[in-house]
Amino acid sequence: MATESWHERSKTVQIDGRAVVDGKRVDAVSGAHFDCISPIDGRKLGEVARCTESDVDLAVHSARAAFEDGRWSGKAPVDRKRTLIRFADLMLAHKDELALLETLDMGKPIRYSRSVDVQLAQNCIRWYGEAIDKIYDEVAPTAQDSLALIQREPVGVVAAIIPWNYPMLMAAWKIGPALAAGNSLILKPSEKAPLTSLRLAELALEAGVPEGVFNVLPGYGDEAGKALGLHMDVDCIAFTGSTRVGKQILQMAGQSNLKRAWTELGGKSANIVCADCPDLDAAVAGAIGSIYFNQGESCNAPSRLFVEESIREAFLEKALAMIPKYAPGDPLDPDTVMGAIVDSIQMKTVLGYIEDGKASGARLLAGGQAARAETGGLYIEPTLFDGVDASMRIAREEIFGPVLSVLSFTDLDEAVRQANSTSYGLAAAVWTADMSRAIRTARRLRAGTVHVNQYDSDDITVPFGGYKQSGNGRDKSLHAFDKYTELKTTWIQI
Ligand code: TXE
Repeated sequence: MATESWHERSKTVQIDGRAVVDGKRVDAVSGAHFDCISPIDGRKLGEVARCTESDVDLAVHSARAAFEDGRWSGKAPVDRKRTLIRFADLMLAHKDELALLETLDMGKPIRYSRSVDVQLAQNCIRWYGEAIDKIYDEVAPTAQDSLALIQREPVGVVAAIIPWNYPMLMAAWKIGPALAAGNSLILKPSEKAPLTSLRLAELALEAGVPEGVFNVLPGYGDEAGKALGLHMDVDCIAFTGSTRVGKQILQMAGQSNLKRAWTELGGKSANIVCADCPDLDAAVAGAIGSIYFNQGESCNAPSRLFVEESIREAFLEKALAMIPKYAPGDPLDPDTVMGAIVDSIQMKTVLGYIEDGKASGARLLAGGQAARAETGGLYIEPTLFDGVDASMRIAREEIFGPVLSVLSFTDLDEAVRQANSTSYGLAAAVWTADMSRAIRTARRLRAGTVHVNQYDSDDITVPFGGYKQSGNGRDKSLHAFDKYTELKTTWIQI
């Protein structure tokens, strides 16, 4: 579709910001709502229900009733599979609509909303649907006079709290395994990007997910989010967001009913490029493409680049030649690769880090400014700092914007030490033609995912999650079922 068509369509888009509770679209109990503003041009898209504790109580009650009567939890896996596949098919049938909502709501380019976000999200739902009737339980190797069955059961009522950077995909990473395993779910999207979550719940109902099994409560973190975290009848909470709030989620679980608490948190991922990297162009493209993808608003963005000193100049020359391609543009133009920053708070945070980088003596080689102010939207130029020192804030803290910090090294051991000297441990990469060196380095990097001679590979079959303060547990792959199931042992006397 051409840019004009997307603009035309965006004018007619219908926003229904009501919550989804017990299979119905409802206003918040208090009647309160908040404005949903597009970062593309500052336009108000609509009003969204501002759910609080009373709404959480209703949704938990509905989810619990659904779980207990077995309308979903008691179905054969093959039946849940059929419904989830219909749900994924409906997502594909509504691909343009979902992509447009995502782009309008959080500012990412429409080309990626369509080709990445909807595509990966529907694939995730489909994959867990496909998986669930192919997983067998176990019989333990006990003595002959007894039989011990080890079975997985759904954990019960699951609350999922998700962020705004990949709203649909983060929702799918929770919905897929939680529903496939037979749980009831309450999803709280970020107040900054709630629209696709609400639409997904409607499509799930249409596909045949029973009422009460998939509820969506839009609202603020310290209202709806906190009420879910502290609720005594939520069995499991799966959170993706900042490390600051992730710590609160674990505390809330401890203060209330010790609900299972899983966290996928921030990152400050290190990308180490050695002088013997097999393909310098590929290393540059990997580094630049991955930091500026999604406006840098990715938890696993390689925001710290360690380049071996002998190739630093050549690397930077190629990187600087590539950066203009990432200049922010109209997110509804299918050629645009960098869109808008999610909101004015995030915009201020990112610009603040850029000022901090300049003040602390890093060399600003590209970007550094807000852009496209005439549109009324929120945009930042792709920014690159060279001469960054490991002690600077731009090298230590998660910026979550299009800002790359370049550090150089002469000794790989020292680079690995610095790469690990962060409280985060989500992702890392090493580029070298020497495979033994690559594997030794990958083993030493303290991160949930390590890439070798690439950065952006992704597949639903691989687990995703962090070491250290990047969180616990894993999304994606069969390992995600560990979050949403309990292990039951049944001893039978023979
Ligand atoms: O995240 P929050 P924000 C990082 C990134 C970003 C910073 C702030 O560095 O700049 O966090 O973003 C809900 N109880 N990441 O403020 O606050 C909130 O409503 C329960 C990294 O948006 O963590 C939303 O649904 N819930 C990250 C979700 O938590 C609460 C993605 C995330 O919001 C809550 C997003 C509370 N007290 C931000 N407070 C990643 N790892 O991908 C907030 N929430």
